[in-house]
Amino acid sequence: MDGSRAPGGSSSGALPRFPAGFVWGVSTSAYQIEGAVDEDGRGRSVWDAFVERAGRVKDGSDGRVATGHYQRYREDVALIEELGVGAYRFSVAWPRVMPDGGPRVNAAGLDFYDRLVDALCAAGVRPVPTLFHWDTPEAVEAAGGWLERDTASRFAAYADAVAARLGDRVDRWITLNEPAELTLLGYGLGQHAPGRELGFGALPVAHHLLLGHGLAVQALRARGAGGIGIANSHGPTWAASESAADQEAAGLYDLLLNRLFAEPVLLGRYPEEELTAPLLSGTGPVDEDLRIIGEPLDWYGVNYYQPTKVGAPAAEGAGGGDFAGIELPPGLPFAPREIEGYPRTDFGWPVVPAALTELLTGFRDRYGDRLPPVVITENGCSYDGVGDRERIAFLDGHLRALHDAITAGVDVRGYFVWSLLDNFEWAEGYARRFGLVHVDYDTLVRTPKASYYWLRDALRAQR
Ligand code: IFM
Repeated sequence: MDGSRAPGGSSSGALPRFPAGFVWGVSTSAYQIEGAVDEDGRGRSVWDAFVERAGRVKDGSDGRVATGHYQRYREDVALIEELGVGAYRFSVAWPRVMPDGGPRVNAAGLDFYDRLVDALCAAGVRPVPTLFHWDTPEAVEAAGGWLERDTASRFAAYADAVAARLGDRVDRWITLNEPAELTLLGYGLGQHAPGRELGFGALPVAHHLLLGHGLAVQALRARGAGGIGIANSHGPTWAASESAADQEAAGLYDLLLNRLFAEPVLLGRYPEEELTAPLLSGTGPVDEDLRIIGEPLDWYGVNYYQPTKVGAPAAEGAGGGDFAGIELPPGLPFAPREIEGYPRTDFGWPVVPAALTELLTGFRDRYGDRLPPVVITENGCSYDGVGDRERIAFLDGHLRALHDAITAGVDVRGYFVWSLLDNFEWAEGYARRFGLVHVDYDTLVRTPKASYYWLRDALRAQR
């Protein structure tokens, strides 16, 4: 590590050189940018329903228009091309392709992604579709959603339909985005769609999502697709102290948020099976499922934003608390603790680039040769002001930290910024701006920020 860096991690001067062939990209997702929710036969998703429930989205907004990307995708592809990245990660909306969740395929919905992929290829930008970024069709949810085992098979049938249409031009695929967040926020705490509050009763969702991932990998490969990965969110968990109680609380948190989603995919087994298996029970033949889930991937995607500090609850029945904007209920066996001494984004998230190095070297040490090449599928920050100094410092610091991981021997092949555009930040609405490009939500005019130009110049220097 470069000890002369500030706590936020950035330093002036050119970035270190990344390996030849390193993939640079930007990320978005369908519901956060597309709008056009009623166009060309799109069905409703759980998010269309969730945003209609009073008080669920902080500013009362929704994704009906979002950034208008559905109509303006050509302008957005031009922005990507000018930025000089080689890849664009977007998500395909299941309810556009299968308005009833299947089996009927809506050709007009696929047409949109067909046009987008063509435009990207013409611009020399590699399309990297994510098949699922949380927008479950409402009809699938009505049948039990991800609490039902059958949803995994329905998802695989949808993956097959997308591969049949786009597979001739796509050679990098992502099955799921952040199954941990959907399990925790969507089914455990009810803070995201579909708004269920099942607590630990949400854990079968994790299993069905992972099974859906494995079945989708099979469906894609049956279509001849390669280059398949998953985008899991991870961050180091720091124990609040050396005490046994804090260590145990941090270990449990790490188990639930990191290991539960990485180990079935990387090792073909659940961590601490005696603890986790009963929570996943009732989901069918788990051993056979794990064989499907653990089918080796071509690469492993990591979404990294921040580390977490966790301690034991102050008293019996305490626990929970405000955790990076997520309200955890009391009664949990761990409690979030403030991370001090680092700058914060406008979202309140601590900016700790070195934790990215720690995360990646930790993964390498933990999983050894079971860890395929890694791609950072999301990393970015929300700053709301017009000036963009902080976002530049954030990106600079995290790219240096990523380079440190590569120097330490971790096989990292790519980095995608979250996000190309300001967009609909789920329960936060439009208040959080993660974009390299500013979006005026009244006019939908796009204006590249200083960080966009900074990244463009940094990538030119890499060439
Ligand atoms: O906007 C989200 C994205 O949809 C999933 N990963 C985290 C981002 C920022 O919160």
